[in-house]
Amino acid sequence: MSRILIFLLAGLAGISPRSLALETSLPTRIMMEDGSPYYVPIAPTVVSNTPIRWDNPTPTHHTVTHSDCIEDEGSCVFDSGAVSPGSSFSVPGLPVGHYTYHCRIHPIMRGRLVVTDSPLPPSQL
Ligand SMILES: [Cu+2]
Repeated sequence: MSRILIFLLAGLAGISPRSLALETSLPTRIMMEDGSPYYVPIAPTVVSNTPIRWDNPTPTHHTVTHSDCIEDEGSCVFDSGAVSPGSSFSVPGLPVGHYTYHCRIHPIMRGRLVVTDSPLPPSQL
């Protein structure tokens, strides 16, 4: 019985290509703030297909809404809906491109993402 359990745990902890990929692609974290510039950092450069996470430490609901979601529903890439205080919103990764986004609740809140194919030098991570 215990031998089976150990085998299962070893399997769960085992190194696989997927777990290696997760370890090397730590999410980019963006903080939401109630004051300017509202999203910090406001325009980070992110490697394509690495996770991006927005944290909301404020006492207010906010959204992370790709600007195309308003102008053209068909090319809407991400829209968090209301992110409650203390919560976060993540995307698993984005294709190469430039993305502008904003908060639906507070349209003055605006941020940008630059998603690139080339790995960044360590100084920019
Ligand atoms: Cu907001």
